[in-house]
Amino acid sequence: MKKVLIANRGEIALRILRAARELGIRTVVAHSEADAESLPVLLADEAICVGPPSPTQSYLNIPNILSAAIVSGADAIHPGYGFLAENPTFAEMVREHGITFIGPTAENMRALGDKASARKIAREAGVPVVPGTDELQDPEEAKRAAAEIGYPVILKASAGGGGRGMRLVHTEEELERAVLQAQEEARAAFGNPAIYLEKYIEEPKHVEVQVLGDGERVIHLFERDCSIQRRHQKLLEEAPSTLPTEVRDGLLKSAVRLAEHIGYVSAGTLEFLVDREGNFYFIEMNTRIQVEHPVTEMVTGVDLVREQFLIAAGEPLRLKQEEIRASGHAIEVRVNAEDPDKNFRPSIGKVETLLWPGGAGVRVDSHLYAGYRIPSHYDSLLGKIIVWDLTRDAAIARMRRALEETALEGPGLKTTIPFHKKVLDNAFFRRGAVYTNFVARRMSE
Ligand code: MV4
Repeated sequence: MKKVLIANRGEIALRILRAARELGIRTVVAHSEADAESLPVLLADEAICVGPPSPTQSYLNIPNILSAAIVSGADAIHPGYGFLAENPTFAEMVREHGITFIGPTAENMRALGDKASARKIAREAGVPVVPGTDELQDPEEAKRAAAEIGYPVILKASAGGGGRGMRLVHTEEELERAVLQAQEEARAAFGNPAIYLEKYIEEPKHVEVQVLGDGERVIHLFERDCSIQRRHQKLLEEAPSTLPTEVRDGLLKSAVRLAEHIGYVSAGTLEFLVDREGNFYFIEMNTRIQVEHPVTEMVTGVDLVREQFLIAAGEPLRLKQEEIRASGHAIEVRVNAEDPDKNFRPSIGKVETLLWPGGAGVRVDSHLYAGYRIPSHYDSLLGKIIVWDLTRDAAIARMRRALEETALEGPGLKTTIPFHKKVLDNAFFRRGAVYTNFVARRMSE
């Protein structure tokens, strides 16, 4: 592998660029017109414009991205997260053009991209899933299942994921209409009306397992707790979780079993819900590198993006499970251009003052620079601050210090930093009493 096309933007484009450079691989950043002045473009060996600001015309434009790879002579493409990262058709087209896709196989993506299919695969592999159904044929089938499982139940779109296309149902009276509406919504949103039903787990923890696979062997790199989110957007992530050892061990074993069952290749994440009794249930798998991967890197010392490159280059996994140790505690906060006082409304502007934190145990992944104009066409992530320390309490204190040190200002620019300071001071958070309703329940004063 000599030259990689980075088919993404922002902090993850920079993250991939850094990993490539350390491996001696040349970098080409594919960018939209709106990102011509972005840091990854400025730092790359080469940059190539793939279209206008609108993502559908640039970062999602398969012919343009493929042409950019061919024209620049790239022999590999890294898709990052979002955009084309989990599109099996794209992965297949890359492969058919003789270019290495840095990520899972198209077959891996197809097996897990449909959530009802992922549930079936998990059951085959002996991994616990939430009590529920396969793809529903009609409201009657839903009624029979819900009567057996008990209310409340949740309807989910098979083509959804990450909280999109879900509907909570409390009683049998609501169910028929809900099924028909959910099918209609799924058809409109995803072009696929398939839905399935699950028992609704109240106040779960959201714990995800990081894995690496080479198609033969899978190892885990422990778990992350991602319960702190708002409207399915994660805000703060940490590793390890606060789960009891027996629960945690079961979860990690299950994750490896599932990923091995499908011959998973590259970095992936298996999401689980953990209920109050410590029962865990697989819900979905993300077949990409994730935003929050640095917390795992901080506790294990493994560079996940570098491993993605090596696996894609055809090298067998060089790490053995026994060699992976998690030590200490890491926390990541997402610094978004959003106003927490105005319902997290996106805020845009120019970065005038910029001072990121530093010192022992602090890492910053960000594409910002002083003078950077934040484009309005994309997600609001400005960067991530990640800290590591020996204990969770010490990591919280370190993150508080890091946030106090940060100066990120510009005319009209608001960020999620003040919100994060409040989370770090919250007594429930400090105790680890954090469930998926934390922001709604504990942070809406
Ligand atoms: C659930 C659930 C409760 N019961 N499934 C939301 C994101 C998607 N990955 C799955 N989600 C949920 N599925 C059952 N059967 C609650 C959620 C959920 C949630 C999950 C993870 C993180 C935050 C969440 C916030 C609300 C609901």
